[in-house]
Amino acid sequence: MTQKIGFIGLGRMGSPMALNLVRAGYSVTVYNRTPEKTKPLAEAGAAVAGSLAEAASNAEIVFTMVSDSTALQDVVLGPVGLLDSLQPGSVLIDMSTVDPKVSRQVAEAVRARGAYMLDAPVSGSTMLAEQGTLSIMVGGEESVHERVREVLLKMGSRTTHVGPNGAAASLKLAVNIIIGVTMEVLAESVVLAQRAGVAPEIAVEVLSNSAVASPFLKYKAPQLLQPLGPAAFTASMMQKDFTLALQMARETGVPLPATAAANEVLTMARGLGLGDHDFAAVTTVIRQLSGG
Ligand code: NA7
Repeated sequence: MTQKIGFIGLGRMGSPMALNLVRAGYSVTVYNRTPEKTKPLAEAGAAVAGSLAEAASNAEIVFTMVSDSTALQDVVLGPVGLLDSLQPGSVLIDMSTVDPKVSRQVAEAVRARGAYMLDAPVSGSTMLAEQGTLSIMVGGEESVHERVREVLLKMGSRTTHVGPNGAAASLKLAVNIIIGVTMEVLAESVVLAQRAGVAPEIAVEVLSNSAVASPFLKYKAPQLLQPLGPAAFTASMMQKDFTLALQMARETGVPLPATAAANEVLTMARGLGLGDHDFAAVTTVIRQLSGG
């Protein structure tokens, strides 16, 4: 068992993931920009670092689970970033969803430091993070993936090596456009049925037992009905991923018409002040635009 782990980023996803590592018996040192969020982890037995450098300096594996590409650059490459504190031979595993180009840039800097980097974004939201059943995609050297797989499996039920550095970050965007577009068309479906006189609860129940039933639909059914309740993954975060996917598509010459359309609905959600709500808020957008 690898003993010493640094974990950076205790947001909605990072907190339950770090907690699973603590519960699995690893020696975990956590760091979060907003220190209050470290309290539950400290109570569970994690050590709390006062700086990024402190979180990384003794660790054999350092995890990052932060908002976006800029946050990843800040925590690794920034003026008070952890790069210079990485132990030679240690592994930096970024589990955030970021621009694949930025992921490769960070991997290059980490390699120059004599350490290793994996991009290991996850599929699955907060509930699966709590259960430790995320699906983890891994980019980077296969042998490094093998070295850390046991630790990753404390946060997820499976890991898949998908290619070199940046490959998993790219695949994650390809996965997330399906999630976002599906939510948008579910919103259209439920509001259409509602305007025709069918109660949303009945519509969701029938959809959940129809040919389009899916684990995603079952998982999101409560939020389709109550879009403005607690957020698992915000509309703004989903738009971050759509923007990255559309940019990648432009660079590779792939048309993404459905993603582009669903992205506009996320823009509407943000325009209506719903950016910090769950991305199920697209249902509220369609409902409001259909007359109330
Ligand atoms: P959250 O709940 O918004 O958490 C984001 C985390 O990233 C949180 O710990 C933030 O610290 C941290 N963060 C953001 N910017 C920075 C900078 N510049 N420096 C240091 N730390 C930063 O997001 P989720 O947990 O839902 O999602 C995390 C990733 O998984 C994201 O890429 C998703 O797309 C998938 P804070 O607490 O605000 O101080």
